[in-house]
Amino acid sequence: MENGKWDGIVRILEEAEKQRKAIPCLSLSHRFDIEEAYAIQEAWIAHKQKEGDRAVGYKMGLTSPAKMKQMNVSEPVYGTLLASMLVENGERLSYNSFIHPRVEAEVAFLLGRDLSGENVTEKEVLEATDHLMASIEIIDSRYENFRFTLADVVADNASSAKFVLGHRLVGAKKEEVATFGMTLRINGEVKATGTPANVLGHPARSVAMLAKMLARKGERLKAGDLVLTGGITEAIAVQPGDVVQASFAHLGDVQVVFE
Ligand code: 0L1
Ligand code: MG
Repeated sequence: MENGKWDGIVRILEEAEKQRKAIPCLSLSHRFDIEEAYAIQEAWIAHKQKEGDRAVGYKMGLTSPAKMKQMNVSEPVYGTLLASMLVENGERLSYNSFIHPRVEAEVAFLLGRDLSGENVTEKEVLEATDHLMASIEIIDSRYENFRFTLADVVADNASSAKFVLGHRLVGAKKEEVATFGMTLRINGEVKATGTPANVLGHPARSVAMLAKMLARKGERLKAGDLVLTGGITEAIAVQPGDVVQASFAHLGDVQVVFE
């Protein structure tokens, strides 16, 4: 990549995030394709790392058939997770530290071994997985009205903002994770239900797809990487005062509060 080529765009994204002020889609004012959008994402992450942050893994987005159809794509997108995005289970977050946050219940995979190549199987993903965790991802598009093109959302680090992790699940049950029922409640009211099978048929397939997408760029997943595999149900907008709780069979509960 040409050094500094995307600095101007990175500044715009960083400013939108810091000021909590949504911006018009970058594609309205700049020309970039999907490959270049990933280069913008990398440049933004590199900027954050220079400021002291640390990459801890990846999140997959647009993993449901409905979202892929809506965006007219046949493949999900990925973003980079940073240490600063991790929120403790049960933590209280200031609603005003976001622009227009939405929540998604997801299964998180923590890898115990490297995974590389374009032909990684679900079985290999599960074998390489050290443990699974219940998770809530908080997404917060930097774009006005949460509307964007595919290239826009890739550049915007796939709308990543924060994520919460629950307890670890170790042992045999991880093979059955696609069938674990999940109920998402806000202020005690059921807002969505589903199983991780909603994510590409099996969330391990989401990790395998990520390995493939990285392999095409000569990169790989590494032991210790965390992967958020994608929303089990559609993302739900939250309001100040909301208590968000995702309860998973076998994985337990994970919670976050907006105040
Ligand atoms: O995590 C997600 O599925 C979100 C990916 C980006 C699209 C969006 O912000 O809805
Ligand atoms: Mg997500």
